[in-house]
Amino acid sequence: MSFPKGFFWGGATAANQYEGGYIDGGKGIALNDVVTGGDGLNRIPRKLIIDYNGQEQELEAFSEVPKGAKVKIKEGIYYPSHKATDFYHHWKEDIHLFAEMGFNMFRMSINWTRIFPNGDDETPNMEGLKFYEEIFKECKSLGIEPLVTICHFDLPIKFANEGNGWADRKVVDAYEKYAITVFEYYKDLVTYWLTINEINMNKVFMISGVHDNQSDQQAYEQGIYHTFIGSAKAVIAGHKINPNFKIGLMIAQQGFYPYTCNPEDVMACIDKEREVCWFYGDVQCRGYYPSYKIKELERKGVVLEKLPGDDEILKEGVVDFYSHSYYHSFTAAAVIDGKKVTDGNQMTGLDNPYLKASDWGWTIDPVGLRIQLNKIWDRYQLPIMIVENGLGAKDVLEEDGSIHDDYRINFMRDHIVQMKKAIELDGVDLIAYTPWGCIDLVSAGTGEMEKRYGMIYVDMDNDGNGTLNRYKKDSFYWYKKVAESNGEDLD
Ligand code: BGP
Repeated sequence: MSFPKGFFWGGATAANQYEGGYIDGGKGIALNDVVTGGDGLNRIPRKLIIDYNGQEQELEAFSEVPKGAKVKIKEGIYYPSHKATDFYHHWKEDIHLFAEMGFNMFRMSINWTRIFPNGDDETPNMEGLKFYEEIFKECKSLGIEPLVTICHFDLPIKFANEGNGWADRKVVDAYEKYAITVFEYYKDLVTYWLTINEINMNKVFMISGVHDNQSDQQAYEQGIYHTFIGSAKAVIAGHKINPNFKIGLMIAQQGFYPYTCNPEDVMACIDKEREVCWFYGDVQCRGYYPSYKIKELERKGVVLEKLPGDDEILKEGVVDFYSHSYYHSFTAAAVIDGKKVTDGNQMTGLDNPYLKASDWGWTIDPVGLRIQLNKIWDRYQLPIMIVENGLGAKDVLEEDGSIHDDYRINFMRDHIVQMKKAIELDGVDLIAYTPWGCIDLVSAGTGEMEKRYGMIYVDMDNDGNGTLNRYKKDSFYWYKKVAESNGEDLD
């Protein structure tokens, strides 16, 4: 059993959780810069502070934000993205560690507000463009292919405070201009691009900037529609700028099983997977809204506002490959009442009694990864990249600087075994594996440091205290063997 030659072994990060330097080098403020820290195990949610109707209020970060509210940064409060784990000042050291670990791919994101501080400035911030240029050059010199997410949870705050986020068409124009700028500037340094991170999770305010995003279904659906148009326009423009570009979608692969073999539960499962995943894949891989979504919009009375030519844009702007995160799975039932709910990536779902879970309650389901890879492959026949996967866990830094994270090694090994099976036994065209948070960074869901995914430890706690020194975990040495043996040596 072996992975194809040239398979990409790497790791994944995102600027909003890793980069820091939140106002350095001319950077502007993004939505994630106004989200406070939280604590997942003690159920303290991340918060937003808003001015609304002349009053200051605190809201849970994943709740609805009323129209007219303005989010802001308040003195004296700790905002984890501001320093994050300081890639801004450690990038060279970190990239060298990645190279030592055997990476031939490194997933990172460009911070939109480092290039266009307000999101829609006339000209780009050259300091920001140069910052990433140095990073990509360093990667290339070490044989590492950058995989670049154009927008990973960092919508410029202006679009949320002065408008309605992605529900406003002008955000599509700003995103397109931003994408063209980075495509042109890095056209000889970057080949692999992802348009919008976890586009299927782009529904909450702190990611999409759309206010009243559940109560106002018109704005909610319009916002989603605009992310598709933005992504498709980027694909079209990117292919013109460099025909060798490979531009992919990025979906949070939330796999579901029927809760029981009751046909009603099976149908509920189909509905759930369509709602959460396939709708997003269908539009971006096939180039049009699927029939089940058209029917749903009709039922809801939502009429999407389209511009002439939009249908053609969606068609032409289909992606070159499918990329996704995979952490866990859920179950789906026709009747939810009384059933146990479990936590997960940006959403909750029904629990599965056959699976164990992490300390944060996310189920551990390696076979589920093979199942999802097969479903994606059967549906689209496009190359697939797993661009996030991993176990969020507490680590202990020993006196001698070692970290014994056998739990993380076991998790990754079990998932890689299933990837092998998908390639060897099912013929899935899997081309990359970039596990999440290859170096410790801030959790997106809970805003804490304690939930670590890295193979490199960063000395920093939930309140931002620590030396920021980097230490190699046991998983570092293990993953190096895996990468260097092209997935043969998993011991
Ligand atoms: C995905 C995001 C990442 C990352 C990951 C892990 O949703 O794309 O940004 O954070 O999930 O989630 P968490 O950090 O909440 O554990």
